Amino acid sequence: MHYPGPDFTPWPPDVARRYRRAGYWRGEPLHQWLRDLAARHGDRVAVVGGEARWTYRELARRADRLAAGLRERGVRRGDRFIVQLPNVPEFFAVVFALFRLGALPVFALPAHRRSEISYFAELTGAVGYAVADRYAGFDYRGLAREVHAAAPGLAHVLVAGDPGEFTALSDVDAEPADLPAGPEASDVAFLNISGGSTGLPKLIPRTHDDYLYSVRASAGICGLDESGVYLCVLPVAHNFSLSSPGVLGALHAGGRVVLAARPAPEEAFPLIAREGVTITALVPPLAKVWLDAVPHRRPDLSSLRVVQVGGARLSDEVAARVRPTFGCALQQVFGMAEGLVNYTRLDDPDELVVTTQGRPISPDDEIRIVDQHDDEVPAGQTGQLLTRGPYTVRGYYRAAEHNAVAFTPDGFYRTGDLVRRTPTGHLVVEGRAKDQINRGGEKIAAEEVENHLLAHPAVLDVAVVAVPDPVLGERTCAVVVPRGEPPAPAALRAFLRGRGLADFKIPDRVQLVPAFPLTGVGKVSKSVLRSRLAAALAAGGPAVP
Ligand code: OOB
Repeated sequence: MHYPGPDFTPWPPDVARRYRRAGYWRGEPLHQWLRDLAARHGDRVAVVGGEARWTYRELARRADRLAAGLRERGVRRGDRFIVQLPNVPEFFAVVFALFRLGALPVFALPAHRRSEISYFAELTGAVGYAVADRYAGFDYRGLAREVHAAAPGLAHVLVAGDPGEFTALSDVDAEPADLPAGPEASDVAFLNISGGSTGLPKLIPRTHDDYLYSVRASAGICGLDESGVYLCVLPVAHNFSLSSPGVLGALHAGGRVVLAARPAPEEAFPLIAREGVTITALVPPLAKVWLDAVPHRRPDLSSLRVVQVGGARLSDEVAARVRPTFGCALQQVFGMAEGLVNYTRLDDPDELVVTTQGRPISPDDEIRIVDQHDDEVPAGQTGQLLTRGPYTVRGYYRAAEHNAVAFTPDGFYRTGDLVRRTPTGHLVVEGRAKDQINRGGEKIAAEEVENHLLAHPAVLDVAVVAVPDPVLGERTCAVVVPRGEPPAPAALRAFLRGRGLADFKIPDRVQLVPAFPLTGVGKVSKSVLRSRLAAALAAGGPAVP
């Protein structure tokens, strides 16, 4: 299949010059950065995960040897390589080895399944795929088998753990003596995944320069230094836990990364006490679970300095519980894999920390809050957030048609978020204009699920919308107009699983209706559907729209 569009949309040359002059882009590629960290912090522990405790030197050594091993097997600069690793130390060895070669990791989430991974393989023409053997009760070698059958171009399937018929990561190993020069800092370093709002997931090309700027600046904003211990409980490859300031921010500061296999309090609380964790990042539903667990578990959380919450809207009520319950500062984080990240600052007054989602990292993050004609709304009013800046991309990977609508002609990214700005410059997220469900931080593009459901013979039409949920904030409801005999909701869910869709995208509810409410121009009115569903749910009855 042919995907028109560039791999990377560069910043205009004069803008790039400005970002370099301002010192945001420093010309340092990520593999060089790791080498410098190893030189500076050599014997300090960099990464803790399971039984492993790797020093900075050990991490750099493993990455170099793995890079040499991959090169021997034919992986080259510019190649794409899907990385679907859970929170294990091998994640760092693999991505830094790829950075060293200038091959691009394509970050997938552990929850992704055949549908998503085969699409990434096809879109990127990836040469390899790195997985764990088993994780959270799922065997990734089975998934690799299915994906490999459909995408034979995936020449290298590497497995952390027992490889089965594939290659053990530990066998990819060679003397790093003859490695060629690595990539430039202005090159694309990796492809990240977007939450998406249209039919197929989008990939986001991030450069070494722009990403490292966001990491460095984030580490500063979050007060990380050598004494920092970052607990990673969300998937490590997600932008929040990777760079906001995340695991890379902790490494940048010479601190320590602690990887939790599961985010539940019974796993995370003992790790916090044992490792002296100072900072961690949660999505709102997880923050609630942790808050509720504190009174009866009585954990020792005395080392915590900051608990970050982001990825979805945190209610003011839950926000207000963080400091008294955890005994540390709350930091709200409103970010996106496309770039822009906002933080409440550690010295912000409580009122702002509890009620806003923070302000941008950079003085050169440009923010426009606009109406449906792209005209700026009056100060303090709610509108759609547009942004551009030194670490916000100018285009998705191989997606020319989508780029034409997702970015303004002058390069602003249309976030699809509805926000207002306080006089202090803090943003408050008021809602969303994009056709996406935010299920406790996990993003679901309605159209992607709709397209899968439309392939079912008993589905005449379908609209996937968010319904409010006390735990996750939102859940998904597929509103289906049946063709002939109405399909059973369980059968539709099984159908989606059979198509290899990630579990978090399977609708929580399926609602059958004879017809949709329509807008004036005859399109399905999702806003009417959403409010009818919400009203029916609030009334406690069946959610009949
Ligand atoms: C983070 O990144 P993504 O790419 O998974 O999702 C971005 C979208 C935003 O456009 C917004 O709709 C929503 O997630 N979002 C929030 C939020 N943080 C993200 N909505 C309300 N309140 C918040 N605090 O989710 C992400 C990336 C980096 C850091 C933190 C989160």
